[in-house]
Amino acid sequence: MTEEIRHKKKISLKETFNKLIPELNEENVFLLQILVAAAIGLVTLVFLWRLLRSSSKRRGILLLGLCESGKTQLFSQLCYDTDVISVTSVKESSAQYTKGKKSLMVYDLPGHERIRYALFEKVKKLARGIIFVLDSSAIQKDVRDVAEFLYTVLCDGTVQSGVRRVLVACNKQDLTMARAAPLIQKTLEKEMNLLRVTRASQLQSVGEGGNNNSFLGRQGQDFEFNHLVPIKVEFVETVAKGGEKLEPVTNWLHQLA
Ligand SMILES: Nc1nc2c(ncn2[C@@H]2O[C@H](COP(=O)(O)OP(=O)(O)OP(=O)(O)O)[C@@H](O)[C@H]2O)c(=O)[nH]1
Ligand SMILES: [Mg+2]
Repeated sequence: MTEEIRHKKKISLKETFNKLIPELNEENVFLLQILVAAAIGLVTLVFLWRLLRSSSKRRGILLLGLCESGKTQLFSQLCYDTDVISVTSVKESSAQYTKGKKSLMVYDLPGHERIRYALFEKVKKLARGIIFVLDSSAIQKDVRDVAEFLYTVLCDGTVQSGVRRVLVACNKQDLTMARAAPLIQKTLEKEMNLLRVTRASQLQSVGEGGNNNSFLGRQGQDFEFNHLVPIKVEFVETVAKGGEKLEPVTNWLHQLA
């Protein structure tokens, strides 16, 4: 009895198939192949889209920079709309930055040499963007340290795989000694160019040369920030104190949120 039903089912399936595809000639086989290829393509696209979406779930913005550059001041203005009484930060702070329906998590990291890298390691996986804060009035004196720190951050594998936007906030523009952003960019590019050579020779001397991501920029050309594609590095001028000039940062954050 059940055999009979199965047999009938088989026949009716065959009939339906025949109705849909009357003759399985070469043309139909070709069409079928195209359909299968299209389906595979679609599945791959969905997979890639989901992969991209998962990386865009990173909502962290890291505030990095040397001590006293104004990170905590900027953090406080962005997230609490107020100035802070300055004390050297010794641990990271985080708070939500919200504008309309969009929000990001801002991490203020201490600039002190001894702890800056350890704390950066801790949160770098969350980074969607980085705001590198520097004191524009002290860049002449700090250029080496600033370049070292920025170079290390830009070489980091996690940054290179997940961060596409870096904003260099040339802060303290209210001070008379402050240098303009384009000049700071040029000064840093020159310093990074020298640093690149030093780093390469250091690595060679410890036998690590070759395939590492510590060479930034284009081989055979002087270092330029716009050679770091797909990472986009932008320089802006800010005054974090009193929230006097924050639009370049808030505009950038809106693009990222
Ligand atoms: N004139 C001026 N002073 C600023 C500005 N931004 C910050 N400051 C001052 O710079 C000093 C250091 O600011 P912080 O925000 O504490 O510096 P930080 O980068 O967080 O320093 P660390 O926590 O030690 O890494 C404070 O006295 C701030 O008031 C600015 O735009 N203009
Ligand atoms: Mg601080």
